[in-house]
Amino acid sequence: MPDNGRQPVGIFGVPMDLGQDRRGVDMGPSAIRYARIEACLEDLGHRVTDLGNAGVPIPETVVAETEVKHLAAVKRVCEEVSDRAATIVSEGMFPIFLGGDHAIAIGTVSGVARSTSGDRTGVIWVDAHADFNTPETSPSGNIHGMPLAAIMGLGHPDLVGIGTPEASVSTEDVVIIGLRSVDVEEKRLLREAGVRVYTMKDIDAYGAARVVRSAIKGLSQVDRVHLSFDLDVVDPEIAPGVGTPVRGGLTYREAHLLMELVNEAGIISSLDVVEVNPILDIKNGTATLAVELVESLMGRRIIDLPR
Ligand SMILES: [Mn+2]
Repeated sequence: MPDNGRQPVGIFGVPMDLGQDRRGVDMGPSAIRYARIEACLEDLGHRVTDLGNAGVPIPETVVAETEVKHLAAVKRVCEEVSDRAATIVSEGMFPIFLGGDHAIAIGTVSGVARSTSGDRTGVIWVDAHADFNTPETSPSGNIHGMPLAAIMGLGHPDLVGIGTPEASVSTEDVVIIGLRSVDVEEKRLLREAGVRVYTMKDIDAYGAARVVRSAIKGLSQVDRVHLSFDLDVVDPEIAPGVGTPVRGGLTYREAHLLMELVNEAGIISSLDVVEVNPILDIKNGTATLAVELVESLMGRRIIDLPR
């Protein structure tokens, strides 16, 4: 496993706000860069290359299909992201993808999963939502509610087929942490698929540390783990600038602890930071929190003591 303290990092922005009606998450990459992600990672000893942004059309210029909103445009963007993700990994860099809405993960996960053939990729999906809808179960037709299902091979063939002809990851290699808002039919689909889920109730009952350790233990069979981090997992009192705020999320320390424990485990090979919405934010605080959390994941310790 690569040492997160030293591996070169490649930052790639995907300013996409097509996964639903316009909200402002297309400004997320700018806000996170403004919060000094590059300098902060360099201070930790990483060599950082900013690879720019994917080409993303604005919703005003694309056809808003009704059944699955902006399907053709999202597919085109995710295909580019998938290709770039595969390239970044094959060049030996640790990719950090800046969203954009969570639909970008259809590109990022499919790309990193096929970048090293034969390797088994796991996913830790940290999110208030399961993002496990299909066009049949979705009440809204918003693709940002579908990416986890799509990378597991469920949903619209145009989304499932991005990057790879079928599923990029297997059910047993996926875990959701922080869940607290699920649609009715989505619940049924999650249960039928057998996805491992740690809800906010589990975190309240057992504590964040036990939940995160259990999630990590359940991924011991995989070769690489992609962490897909939706800022809406954090409580909106601390992280108001997100696409779809839901009350009752992780505290500031629980979110950091999650990142610190995952860093200690040394299992993460790639990262999404998604759904930062500067329009709802206060003085860029949510983007700043995002950068702090990335620092914790990438090796920042409160203090280094021999143990
Ligand atoms: Mn999400």
